[in-house]
Amino acid sequence: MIRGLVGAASALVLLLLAVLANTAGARTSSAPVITLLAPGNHATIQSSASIFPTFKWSIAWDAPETTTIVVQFSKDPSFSLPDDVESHVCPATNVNCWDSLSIGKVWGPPYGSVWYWRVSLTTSAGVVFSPIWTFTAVNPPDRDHDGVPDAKDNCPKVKNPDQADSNHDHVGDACQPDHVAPQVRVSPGTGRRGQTLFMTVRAGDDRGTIRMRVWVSYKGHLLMQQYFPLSPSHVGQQHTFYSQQPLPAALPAGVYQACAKAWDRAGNNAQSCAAYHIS
Ligand SMILES: [Ca+2]
Ligand SMILES: [Ca+2]
Ligand SMILES: [Ca+2]
Repeated sequence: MIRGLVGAASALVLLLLAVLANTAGARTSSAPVITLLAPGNHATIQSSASIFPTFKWSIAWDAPETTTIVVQFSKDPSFSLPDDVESHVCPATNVNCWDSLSIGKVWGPPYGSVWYWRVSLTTSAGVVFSPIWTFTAVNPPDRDHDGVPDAKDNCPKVKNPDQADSNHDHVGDACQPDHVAPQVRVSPGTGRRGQTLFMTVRAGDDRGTIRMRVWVSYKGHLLMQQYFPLSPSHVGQQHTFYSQQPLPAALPAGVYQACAKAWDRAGNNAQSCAAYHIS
């Protein structure tokens, strides 16, 4: 029984000592420790105009101060000529207010080159640095050489740097048949003999290009027509057409037909007509 009590007392003393040791540690603060997290040390990262790696770190600091965090990148392990330097100030209340960075930078060419990076922060006792990490930047595969890496290319075997995807299904227009007809709508109108004829058409295609035929007829007889070559036009875009000559004074007054037909690049087409009153 007594031995047991002694044992318990000893344990208590040890616990107290441990608590005292911890308290003593807090009074004399230790230097901050910067841990680099990503990309992993010696990692190979892919870099292109559309892939920007993210760099992450964390700071452990038991007596934090307001600090300026500096991230340096260099091709040289001595950082004699840093290639990129980014910095940010964090308050003592949150020295991890800035703990990641993605630079819109292509880490090459030359691809396959080794880079060095480190993080530092200012303290009242001087600048503290992280260890130096390295990574190797390589160009991601881009089979069609359109500048968009395969992994992001909505049409990896066809050159389509614009990545147009009219129907938003993540397959690029460049490798998807177009089965969608243009949209065309002619507005009703009025005109006077002896004056220029104006007509308004809303016409366009989901892929942004159409050619058009525009015409006016009276009781099946063609009065005038004009063809317009392929040109950019998005759905709903308004076009105004007018006659090159004033309407002949000898025309019969009445209800004419104003029509427009639109084709897209694939040949899909649509037509619209509206009444055109000529007085
Ligand atoms: Ca590509
Ligand atoms: Ca492509
Ligand atoms: Ca598509």
